[in-house]
Amino acid sequence: MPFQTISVVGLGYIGLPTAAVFASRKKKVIGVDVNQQAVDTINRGEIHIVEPDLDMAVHAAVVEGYLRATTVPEPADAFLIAVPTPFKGDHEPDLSYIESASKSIAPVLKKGDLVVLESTSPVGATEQMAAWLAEARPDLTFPQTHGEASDIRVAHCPERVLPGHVLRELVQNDRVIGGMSPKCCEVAVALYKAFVEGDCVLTNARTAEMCKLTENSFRDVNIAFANELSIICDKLDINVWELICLANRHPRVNILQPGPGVGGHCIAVDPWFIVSKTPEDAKLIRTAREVNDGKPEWVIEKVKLAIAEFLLSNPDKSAREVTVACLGLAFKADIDDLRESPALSIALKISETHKGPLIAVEPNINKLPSKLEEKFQLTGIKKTLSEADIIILLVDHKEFRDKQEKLASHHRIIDTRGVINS
Ligand code: SAJ
Repeated sequence: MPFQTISVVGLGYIGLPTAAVFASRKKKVIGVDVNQQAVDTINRGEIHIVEPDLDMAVHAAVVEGYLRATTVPEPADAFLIAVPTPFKGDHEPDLSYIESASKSIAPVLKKGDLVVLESTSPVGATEQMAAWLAEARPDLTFPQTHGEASDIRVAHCPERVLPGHVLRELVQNDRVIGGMSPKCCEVAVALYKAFVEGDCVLTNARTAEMCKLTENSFRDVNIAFANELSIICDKLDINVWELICLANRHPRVNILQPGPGVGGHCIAVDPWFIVSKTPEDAKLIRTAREVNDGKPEWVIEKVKLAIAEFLLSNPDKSAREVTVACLGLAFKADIDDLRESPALSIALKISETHKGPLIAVEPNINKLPSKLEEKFQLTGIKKTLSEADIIILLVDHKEFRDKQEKLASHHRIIDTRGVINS
């Protein structure tokens, strides 16, 4: 199946690496994004997001002429939609980006084209996308009405790559391909085989949608179990990290790690897509979300308690003289991504109530986000160790793991990641 030109719609954390990998396989790629600045950056051979090695891949793709970005969709043989699917205030999925992306490509579709939805989506979203396309192009036939004989093929192929390892995982991971008909599957496999070295496993669109949500919910439920254990163990005076390590020696037990909460744009979001479809039945999945979302508040209470204890044992000091340090602001270790970060929200909450000096250490950024800038001083670990009265370890960055002994010798440290306690 010859795909001469591939269009990737949405040039963010998934779309841009995918476009670059297709281009590296000498496919002509047209990247589409509504953000003119992102489009201009990419056309200069530069990138607007942080992901290891992506800068080189995009630079090569643009310089060699295989990748070009635009704000207006152009004809292509395959369209990959990789736009955000956030949730609204009530945890209901927001499909508006998929809707506008499909409506924007509809005018340039032609008989024989393939449209793949890559965005993580609630069950039924691929069928909804196909319905929007059909509505916009009554002159073409679609799989929901014409099955194998349709003019346009439609599939869901969720991305499953881990931020920080995207370029490797894109190529090596197995890929679930959910076609709206067997023909759609066949055509989509031919597309992904251009770069996927893992297996391409076939199913229908609804199962592929649910599969992606299931993977992230599985992880969320497992982390919630670890977070609940951490609260129980704190009450019972047991080291939860030692406990999990011991339990995981059982051949059929594999508990993940507790932390200050679950962040990022995937694990804390996707389970809600299951809950919103089946609210009566998704009891465990909902509870796991609530447990993980409640963890930052528990950490904040611990910090308040530590400040109160410090003042009790230092009666000559006032709260205004207690220096509190937050170690790590990113949503997980060894990345610079502060979006949807429990560490960041804990730091912010502390700054709302604590009147004394506040220090932040985040080795992966050079400048604090504006909401923290006025209240926190961004500094290094050395200064923190000598100046902070209370340290809250929020992210297990390499720089902190390397200082495990020094951190462990600090008399008041709240370790939410098991760096000194493991
Ligand atoms: N976390 C813990 N304890 C753990 C593991 C993670 O507290 O033992 C926390 C992290 O600190 C972070 C959050 O969970 O705040 C999420 O981190 P993560 O590394 O588990 O996952 P993400 O969000 O970076 O990427 C996930 C991955 N999904 C799975 O591993 C099942 C990735 O493969 C998906 O492609 C990605 O979501 C996505 O895009 O959906």
